[in-house]
Amino acid sequence: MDLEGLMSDSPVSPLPGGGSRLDALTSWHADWKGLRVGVLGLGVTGFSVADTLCELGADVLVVAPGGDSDAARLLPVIGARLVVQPDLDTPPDELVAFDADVVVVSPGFAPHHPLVVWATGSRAAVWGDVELAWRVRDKTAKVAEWVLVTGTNGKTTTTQLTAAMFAADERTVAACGNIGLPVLDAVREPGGFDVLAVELSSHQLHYLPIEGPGALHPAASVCLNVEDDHLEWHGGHDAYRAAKGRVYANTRIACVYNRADPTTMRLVQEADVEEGCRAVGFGVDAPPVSDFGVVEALLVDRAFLDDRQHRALELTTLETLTESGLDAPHLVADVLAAAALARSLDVPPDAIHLAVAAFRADHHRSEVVATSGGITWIDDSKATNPHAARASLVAAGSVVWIVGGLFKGVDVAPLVRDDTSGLKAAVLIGRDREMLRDAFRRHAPGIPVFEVDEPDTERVMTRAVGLAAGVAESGDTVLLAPAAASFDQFADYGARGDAFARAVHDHLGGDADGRHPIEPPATPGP
Ligand code: UMA
Repeated sequence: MDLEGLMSDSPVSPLPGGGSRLDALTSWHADWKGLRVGVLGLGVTGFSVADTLCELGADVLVVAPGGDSDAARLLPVIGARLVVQPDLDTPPDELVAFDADVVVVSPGFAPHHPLVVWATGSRAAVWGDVELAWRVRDKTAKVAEWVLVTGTNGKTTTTQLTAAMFAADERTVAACGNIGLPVLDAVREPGGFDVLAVELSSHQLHYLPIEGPGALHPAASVCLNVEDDHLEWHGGHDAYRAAKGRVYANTRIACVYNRADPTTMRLVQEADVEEGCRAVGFGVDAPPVSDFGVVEALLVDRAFLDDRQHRALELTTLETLTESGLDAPHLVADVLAAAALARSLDVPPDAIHLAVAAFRADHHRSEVVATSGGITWIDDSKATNPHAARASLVAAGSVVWIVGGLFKGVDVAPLVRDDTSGLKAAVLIGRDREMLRDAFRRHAPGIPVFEVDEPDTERVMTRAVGLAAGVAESGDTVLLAPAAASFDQFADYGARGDAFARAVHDHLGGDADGRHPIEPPATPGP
C-alpha cells in the first residue's frame, strides 16, 4: 500500500552524518553514553525524556520557558542541565553551542515553533518522546505489545476501555501516552507490562517516523474518527489528517477503522502495514464479515473467529452498556473499537464483558453534576472541539449552552448553523468570543446570547452559571460543552469542569429558601 503522500509530509529531518549511531539506538541496552540530546519543554514529557536519557548515560540539555517547578529542581539531581529562556522565540545560545545529536520535542511544541524550525534545520535528528520510548521498550525482560489509539474524539475512553479489557484477561497493562502517563514512564516501570494501551494525540503522531529504526510496529491500531481540530498547531486540515494516518503505519495484526467515518478507512488503505495485517471495521450497525458491530442489542465480533462468514461472537449487551453509562452511540462505538483491539490479541469475549460491566466513564464527559428544579446541569468540559460538543448538544434537548475558549483554528460556525435547533440561549466564555458572536449573529440570530467578559478567571464560571440560571427553566439542560480548548482561562479541561461544578453547587446551595435543593443525578452521565 502507498504511503507516498504521508512520507512527503515527514517532519523528521534526515539523519545527520552520524546517522549510523542513531540507527543502532533501538534498544535500552544500546550504547547511549555521551549522546548529546536537547530536550524542548519541561512538562511531564520533557522530564520523562530527560530522566530516561540521563539513566542511559546521555548528555542532556533541557530548554524551558520557566525554571520554577519540581521538575526543574530535580534536573541537577538526575544529571541534566536546564536552560531557562522565558521567550523561546530564538534558540538559546547554550542550545546552539551544545550541538545536539538529537532534539526531543515535547508534544505541545508546534512544527512551526521557532525552536522546532531551528532544530529541523540543524544537524540534529528530531524525535518525539514516543519514538524514544519505542526505541528503549526492551528495558524490562518482559517487552510489552503496543496497541495504539487515536482519533479526534473518544481517545481517552477507548484507551481506558482497551486497558480494562486486557486487565480483565489478567494481563498486566498500562494506559499511557496522551492520557497523561508519559509512554517513557510506562516503558521504565520495573517488571514491565504485557500490553501498553497507548493514546496518541495528533501532536505525538506528527513527530513519529513511519519508517526507519524509530518507527513503531504496533500489534493493533485504531483511528476512531477524524474531524477538524488543532488546525493552528498542524497548519491545516491535510496535515492534521496525515498525522492521524501515521497511527496505522507498520501495524502487524489489525488496523481498526470506523465504518461511519470514511476518512479512517482511507487512512488504513493508504497505510503501509506488515504482511498479514487485517483491516477491521467497527460501527453501531450490523457488521459485515471481518467487522465489529451491533446485532439485536448484542455487541458482536465477526472478525476474530473461525467461520466468520456464518457466525458472530457475542461480546456483551447494550443493557450492560446502559448500566455502565456507555449507551450513547459514540460510546458504544468506543467499546466496539476497544474490543477490536483487545480481540486482535486474543482477549476472550467474557473478559470483554466483565471489563465493560465494571467500567465507569471519567469525570467531565457529559457528567450530570446536579439536577434541581427540573433543570439538569451537565459538565461536558471534555468537549474541546465542535465535533465533540455536537454529540452533547444533540442529546441535550432544550438547552442553555455554555460555550467558548480557544478554537485552535477550527471554525465553530457550522456547529451553530446546523446543531442548535434545541437551543434556548447561549452563554459565551473564553478568548475567542468574537468568532462565536459572529456565528450566532449570522446563523442563529433569534437565540439570546450572553457574554462573560470577566478578566478574573476564578469568576468566569460563577458568572456563566448565574447567567444560565437566569434563563433556564424546568425541563431544560444547562450544558457546559465548550467546543474549544480551555488553556486561555483554565489549567486544563478538568479544571474548567471542576470550576463549573463548583459554581453550580455554590449557586444552588446558596439558595436561602431551599427551593432548589441539589438532587443527586438521576442517571450517571454517559
Ligand atoms: N512549551 C513551550 N512552548 C510551546 C509548547 C510547550 O514553552 O509552544 C513548554 C511549556 O513550558 C510546557 C512544556 O513545554 O509546560 C511541556 O509541554 P507540553 O505542552 O508538551 O506538555 P506535557 O506536560 O509534556 O504534556 C504532554 C501532552 N500535552 C500536549 O500535547 C499539549 C499531554 O496531553 C500528555 O498527557 C502528556 O504529554 C503525556 O504524553 C494533554 C493535552 O492537552 C492532556 N493533549 C492535547 C489534547 O488531548 O487535545 C493534544
